[in-house]
Amino acid sequence: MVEAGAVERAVEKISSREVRGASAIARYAAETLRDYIQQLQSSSPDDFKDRILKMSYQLKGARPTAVSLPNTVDSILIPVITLSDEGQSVEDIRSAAVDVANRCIEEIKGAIDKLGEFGAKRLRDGDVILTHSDSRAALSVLKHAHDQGKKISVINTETRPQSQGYQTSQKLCEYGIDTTMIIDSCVRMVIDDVDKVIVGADAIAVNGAVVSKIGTSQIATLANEARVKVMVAAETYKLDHNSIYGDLIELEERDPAEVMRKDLLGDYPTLKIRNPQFDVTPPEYIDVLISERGLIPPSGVFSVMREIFKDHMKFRGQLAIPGKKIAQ
Ligand code: RI2
Repeated sequence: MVEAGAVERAVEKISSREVRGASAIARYAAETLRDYIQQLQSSSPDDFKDRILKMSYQLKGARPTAVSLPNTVDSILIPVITLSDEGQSVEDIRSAAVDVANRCIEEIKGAIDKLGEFGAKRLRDGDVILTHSDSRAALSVLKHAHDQGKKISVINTETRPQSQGYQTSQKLCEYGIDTTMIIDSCVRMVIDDVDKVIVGADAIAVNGAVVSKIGTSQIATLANEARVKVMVAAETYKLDHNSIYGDLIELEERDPAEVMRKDLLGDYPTLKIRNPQFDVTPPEYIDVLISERGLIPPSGVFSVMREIFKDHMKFRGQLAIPGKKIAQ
């Protein structure tokens, strides 16, 4: 039984980043929507569908960039739309949607582990790996390599302004991996000591460009200059099929007070501060994407996207948040 306001509270937890990380957001949204569908009382299949859709728009809008969120919610909505259009009963729709939600939750957990296994094969004994921010997918690759007995060491960035790097450092140390944290602006100084860069992703566009934590594209540029390979660990539910139609991925900007303390901001009344959360790394700078389906070159994203998201693309119009413009 879900108490009143549970979905609203989940939206708040995602938008405030109490729940953060592209995979964690997707899993939490799937659990929330599943619990909502399980307890929802409704007199007709159409009303049932409409109420689920309405709730899902709130969840999908909780954070704008990580495409894992709408992709996962939409996977649950597709049977709701299909079965209600076929005139199936509320109970049949409920049962199908809950099954899909449970499957998504299991797949998210399994995917991180699976891609870790694949990615670890690319790491060698003695490798020094640079990572940025706090990605469960990237960490899975590092942990698998370490668990296989490979003696790797990791340099990780602090990741201003939210310092997600602290969490990464903590996890790496708990795994027993030799770890050194640096400030973000130190990357060029250490890049010649690095063998590979491994980062996570929030969204991947049809051309293989990767949207990831702000600073990733700078690191990739430096890696490119130093001829260091950049690997992106990302589950396939982070592929943005809407980019096939020319839709651009929205890059979230947050409060300037995350960059400069509120009490100091008052001393600079004309100062403008920007706080974008993500940036775009072009495909030319990426060696390979490490996914749960195996390694995907950036040039192979389109065909994987088309295969996996056939249904999402078919129901694109019905799945879009009302008022949000989509290219057709
Ligand atoms: P996993 C996070 O963004 C990380 O910074 C990373 O770039 C991305 O999500 C992927 O994380 P945020 O939610 O799904 O901290 O690999 O803004 O955990």
